[in-house]
Amino acid sequence: MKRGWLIGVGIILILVLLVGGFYLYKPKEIPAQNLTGAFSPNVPSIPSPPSVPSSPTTSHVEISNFAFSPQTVNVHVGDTVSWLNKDSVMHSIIWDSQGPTNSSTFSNGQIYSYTFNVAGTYSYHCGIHTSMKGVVVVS
Ligand SMILES: [Cu+2]
Repeated sequence: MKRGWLIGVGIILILVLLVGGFYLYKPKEIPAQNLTGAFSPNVPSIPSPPSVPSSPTTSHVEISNFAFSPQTVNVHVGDTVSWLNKDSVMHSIIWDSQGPTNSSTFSNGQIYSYTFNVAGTYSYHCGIHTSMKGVVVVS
């Protein structure tokens, strides 16, 4: 009877020691706020993906009633611009500065195309009717 009581006390003592030990050796939790402050400078920022160049496109300019339409074309490097002559007379594309290749005269239904591989603003006029003007902006 007395021995059973001792065993009971012993078991309780062991349990108390186990629980107490667990409590003592339990690692202290660091508040989330401190974690953020301590580690955020070391977190590498995720680099934004490189911009994917759009695939080359072709922009169309109509030559009609002695005018280029649209008069200004905005394209990207690598894009092509094509001019369709819808007038009954001949026209040509002559650049105001060096760079793109001038066209020869082309007549109704004919197309002149040029691919722009260098960014810039390119103004042009018709070699026959010099008041006809247009601009290609390549970015
Ligand atoms: Cu012309």
